[in-house]
Parts: sequence; C-alpha cells; structure tokens
Amino acid sequence: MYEREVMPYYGGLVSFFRSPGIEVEDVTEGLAVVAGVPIDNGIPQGRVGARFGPRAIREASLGGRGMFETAIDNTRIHVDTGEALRLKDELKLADLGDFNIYPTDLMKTTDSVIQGMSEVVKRGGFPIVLGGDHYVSYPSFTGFAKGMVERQHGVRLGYVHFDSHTDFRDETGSIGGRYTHGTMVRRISENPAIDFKNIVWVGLNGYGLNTDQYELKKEHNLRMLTSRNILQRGIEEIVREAMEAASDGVDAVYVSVDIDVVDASESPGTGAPEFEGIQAKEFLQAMSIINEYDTLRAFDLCEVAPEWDHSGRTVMLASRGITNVLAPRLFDKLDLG
Ligand SMILES: [Mn+2]
Repeated sequence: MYEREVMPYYGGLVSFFRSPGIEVEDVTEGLAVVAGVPIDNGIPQGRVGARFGPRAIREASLGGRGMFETAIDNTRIHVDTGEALRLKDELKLADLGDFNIYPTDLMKTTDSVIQGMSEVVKRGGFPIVLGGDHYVSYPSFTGFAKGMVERQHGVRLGYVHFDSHTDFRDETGSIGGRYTHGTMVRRISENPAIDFKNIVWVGLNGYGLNTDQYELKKEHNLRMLTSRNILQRGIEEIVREAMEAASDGVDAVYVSVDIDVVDASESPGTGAPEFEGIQAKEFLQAMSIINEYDTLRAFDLCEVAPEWDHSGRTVMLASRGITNVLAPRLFDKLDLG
C-alpha cells in the first residue's frame, strides 16, 4: 500500500490550487472552472510575456493550498477577526487546463475562447479565466454572454474592469486595429446584452483617456472610479459602488482584472506597469468583497508576465487574489466560539 501524503508546493502535478482536471462536457451547475488563455498577441505595442501567465499563476497557487493542508484540522484562523477557514474535503473547483489557442491567428483563438466559454457557462459553470493579455477578456466575455443567452433568453449583463487603464479605445492607433488589449472594453460595450450603465471601471489612473473616450464618458456618465477615488474613499466603498452599479437590473456580472491595477512597486511582472496604482492589500480586499455578490458569474485575471516578475511577487499576488474570489468554494467558515 502506498498512501498519498501532502505534497509541498514544488512537487506534484500542477493545476490551480491542485484542483482536479476536467473536460468541458463534465462541467456541472455551480462548479468553478479554471481555464487559461496563454496568449499575448493581442498586444500591438508594449511588453509581451503574458502567455506565460496561466502556468505561473497555477504554480504560485499551490503554496496557498499547502498552508491549509499542513495546518491542524486543515484550519487557519484570522489573527484580527478570529474567522476560521477549513479547507473543504471536496473543492467546488476544477481545472480545465487552457482553451485551444492559435499563437499566430488571433481571430481563430477568439473563436475558440468564445466557444469554450459559452460551453462552460451553458452548463452552469463559474469560469475563472487566466490570461493572457487583456484582449482575452473580449472573447471571454463574448462567450460568457453567448452561454448566458442560451440559458436565459433576454439576459442582461454587467461588467467590472479593474485596471490602471480604460482599454476603451476604438482602435489602438494606426497599427493595432480594433481587436487588441487596448480596445476590449469598447468591444464588450458593443455586446447587445450590456448597457453603459452596467459597465464600471475601478482603479484607473494617469492620462488614460483619449478625447473620444472623454466625450463618451461625459455623454453617458460612465462610471470610471480611479485609484485617487480609492485613496480618498477607501477600497471597500468603491468596490461596493462598482458591484452594485454593475449588478443594477442585470442577471449576471463579469469581473475582469488587469494585474497592473496594482502599483508597479508591488506588481512589477506585467506588460504596462503604472506607478499610481492601488496597493496589493487593497486588491486582495477587493477580491474578497466581490465574492459576496450573487450576481458574480464570471471572472478573469490578465496581464501577468512572469519574465518581468523577478521576485515572483506578481504571480503570487495574482494567485492569492483569485484564491480570495474562490474562497467560498475552497473553504468552510467555522464558528470556534
Ligand atoms: Mn492595464
């Protein structure tokens, strides 16, 4: 007899939080499903490397699981709140691996991600998509919308965009075209299942608007919440405002994160780092708050580029953020009295 022991993070098979592998046809209602899109050819200018993000995030997630597996009763208690979390015997999480990608054919990858996402969502899965550059959110959201419409005719959707940048151009200059990591929110806004009033940006900073975006912002009263707003009002109030606005009158909300929303001092491993970003601890708190909203039905995290991440902190931060989003599916809350 050879019994399995707890494996340290650096050994064993790699999947997110060491969840079991799954195929699309086996996705069941309510199951969280991790799926990577390891591409970075949605980047017309700037630094690439996000194609290595999904695997690195999965590896970094293993340490988080080990902390619980090696604890007494698989339980850890928060030092401030006394809240106790115990690792579930059976996680409500599985790892699909990566959607099919075609490294020199962005539109073929687009079709693949739309199809894969719609199949996951149609079956009631809660997709957790690992980018990839931020273009990934366009096919990912489109597939999400397709799957939701198949489940429920006339479905209405919301979208929350955590990012230092709006990604709201119509075209990325003369060289990029209309399908890039700088245009994906504009493309998402054109989906018939969503209105501007349910699209919210969180963490914007700097000179991020083109003149056409500035006009649209004024015309539609677009909700663009900035890192300065967060500094002034606190992350909790801002995230709740974002989730409530995105959820208002809709059936489901998609949340997308560009890891560059976190300041470059704490999140250097990304293509377009910024120095007026939010703090890592604010980001982690935000990821814990969004999981309180029943409207949250899909999530992605993009733009982690491990080759720029010389200390490993960015992949670690990304994996911890995702773990916070997934916490209700990974842990039972215990009352220790
Ligand atoms: Mn960005």
